[in-house]
Amino acid sequence: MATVVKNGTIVTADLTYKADLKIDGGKIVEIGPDLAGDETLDATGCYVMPGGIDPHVHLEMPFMGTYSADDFDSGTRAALAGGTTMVVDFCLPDPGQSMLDALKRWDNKATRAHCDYSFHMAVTWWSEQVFNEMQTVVQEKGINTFKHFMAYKGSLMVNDDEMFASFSRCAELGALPLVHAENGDVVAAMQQKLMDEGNNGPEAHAYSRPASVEGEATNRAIIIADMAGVPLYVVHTSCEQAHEAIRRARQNGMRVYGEPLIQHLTLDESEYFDKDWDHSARRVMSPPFRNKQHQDSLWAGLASGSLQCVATDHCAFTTDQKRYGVGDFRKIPNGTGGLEDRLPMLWTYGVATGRITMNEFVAVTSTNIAKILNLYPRKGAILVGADADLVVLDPKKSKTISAKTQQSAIDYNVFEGKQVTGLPRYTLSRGVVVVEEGTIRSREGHGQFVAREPYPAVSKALSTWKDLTAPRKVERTGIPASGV
Ligand code: DUC
Ligand code: ZN
Ligand code: ZN
Ligand code: ZN
Repeated sequence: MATVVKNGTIVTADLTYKADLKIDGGKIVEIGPDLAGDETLDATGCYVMPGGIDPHVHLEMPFMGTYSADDFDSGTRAALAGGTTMVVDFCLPDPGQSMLDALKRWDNKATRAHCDYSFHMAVTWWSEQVFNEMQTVVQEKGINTFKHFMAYKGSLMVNDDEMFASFSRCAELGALPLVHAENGDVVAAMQQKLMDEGNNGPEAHAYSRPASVEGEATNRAIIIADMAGVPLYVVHTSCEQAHEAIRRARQNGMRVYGEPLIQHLTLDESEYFDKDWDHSARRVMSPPFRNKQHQDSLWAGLASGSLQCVATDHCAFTTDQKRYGVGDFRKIPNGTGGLEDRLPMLWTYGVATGRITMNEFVAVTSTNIAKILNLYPRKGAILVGADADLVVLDPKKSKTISAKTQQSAIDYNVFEGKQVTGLPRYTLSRGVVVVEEGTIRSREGHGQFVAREPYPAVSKALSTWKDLTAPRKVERTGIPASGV
């Protein structure tokens, strides 16, 4: 049974053109004028784009004494409702736990997914077992990205020696390391100082994680990756200092990627000064929201190409969960939602304002991500043979974002009240219409795991520290007798 998407304008990362698109067996089989099929989807007045890929989500994640409230059911419904057709979640072994055991738990949770998904594996501790399991994860489990937390001291954080060992292992395996870049030692010290001084409200969360904490860690991770001879992906880049480190590394020939979140692009630190405790606590995430100068830097990075991807770090907690931190901001579960809102918010605040072009929009929400995560051209492309994961985006359709109408399981939305344009008329997942004019038609369990191969780019990583790459053996004469 063939489906034809008719009369739309196809928008890819590099082209905009009028054509129909024919789908069969879940794949794009033909692109051209006047196509016919058994079923027709009218795309008049719409842009036909590769579905969004969110490279950074945490669904039903055990974290800070609780679980993030959106699971693979509500989370992937939210994704589809907003035009995102694939998510990449983080498999987090408890420190001491086997990666393969943790993966069984994640495989099990993900059986509920409404859209396709993949995993990143987190390196939350270091040992010979972890070193060995990384090979199995890459070669047998289809996961070629390893996440490292430089913050969350005492739980998820890894130290520089562990990071260097893991990055070097990634280099051998053709895998890409990811970092959450914040200096965890400094954060812990600042948190304690703030608490001692009686600053226990949600605003203190932001005070304890200034931009310098992120800039320092980003730069450190970049240099360590360079010494290990491996590219690096920096998650949730939120400030100029981190962006500057990424820009400089790229200029020096390193493959370093930066990922701003839609939250950091569109919400600022004033949210933490709202008088209402719940309002501010609901927006507690790491890194925290920043000021306008940092936001401008992130937008400039998307336009110029020094930052490549827009994600959500979707990690949603209910108001009741946020209240675990009344009296101690360190206990407020870190995280915000955004899966349903990423594309409409970026369209409204990016494309409609002229900050980025439509083609850049497709690049940063889908195509660049597919390329960096080695999913391209199966995902992120409108090409014959690619999966028919599509969003038919209606630039005239608008709504006001509200928790009352969202798919997410939580009781609020950090974008509440924002008027957005650019909503899906249709979302398609492997050719199946999963959203039609705001109505979800997807099925729990429709989503499939997408395995990812190791990277060709990794073995070609160039070190700018050439002096370290080949230690020379020196044939010495005249070795003096020991001084003892
Ligand atoms: N930051 C968050 O805000 N939530 C999940 C993990 C993270 O690093
Ligand atoms: Zn993080
Ligand atoms: Zn408020
Ligand atoms: Zn995250």
